[in-house]
Amino acid sequence: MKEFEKGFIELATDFNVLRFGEFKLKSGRISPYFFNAGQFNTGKAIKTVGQLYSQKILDSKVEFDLLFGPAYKGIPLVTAVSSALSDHKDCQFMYDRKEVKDHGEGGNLVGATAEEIKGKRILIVDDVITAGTAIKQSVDVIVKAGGIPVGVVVAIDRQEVGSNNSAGEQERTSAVMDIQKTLNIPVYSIVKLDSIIEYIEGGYGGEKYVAYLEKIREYRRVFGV
Ligand code: OMP
Repeated sequence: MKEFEKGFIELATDFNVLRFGEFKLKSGRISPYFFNAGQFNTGKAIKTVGQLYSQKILDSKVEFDLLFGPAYKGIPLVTAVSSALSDHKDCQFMYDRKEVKDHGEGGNLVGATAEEIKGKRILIVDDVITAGTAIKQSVDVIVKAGGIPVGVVVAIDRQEVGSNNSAGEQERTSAVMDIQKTLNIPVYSIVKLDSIIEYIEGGYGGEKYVAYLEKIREYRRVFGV
């Protein structure tokens, strides 16, 4: 496995961002693992994460004018990413609020004015893709504000079936495939579920994670693509 994938998983397990056990997801699925980006909670950790996203963005060669990080966990991420990117490309970033503000500057977008968003190519920076609901919401926010979504970058693609996919097991498509097809924008991820499985199988995390392998494989059989 690639060094940066291994390094990222190591950082995520060290900070309890990546945990194993039993977790209920937004989609209602019960998962044997969970990725909580909010636990990248020191200056050095979020700086490293920002650099990894930034490298992924530069490697992808995606062209954009503005970065968008959805509330809440996308907010520190987009801040760290734009800071790390600034050595190569200094660009504006923005995020949304979960609650619309009815005083002061008002509205639900912070960091860019309505004028600044209109017609701009916007790259979404988020934490995780499971069934794709969160990303579709971000796309709606951007389009409503007059921006043009041009891509998505996340820490982890869980490689799961999309939320509105009812096809049989043979033809079903992942949330990432759905986003790429229906919204016609690319999705980049630092790691995928496959990388986590490879990490455990390779013995990198030691014996303690091996016990979860069978449950993860079973979950992948049910919800994976
Ligand atoms: P979807 O909207 O189904 O793609 O789920 C992605 C969102 O679920 C993320 O933006 C998180 O809010 C949350 N989530 C995690 O943070 N980590 C996970 O490992 C899984 C989820 C999840 O609920 O699916």
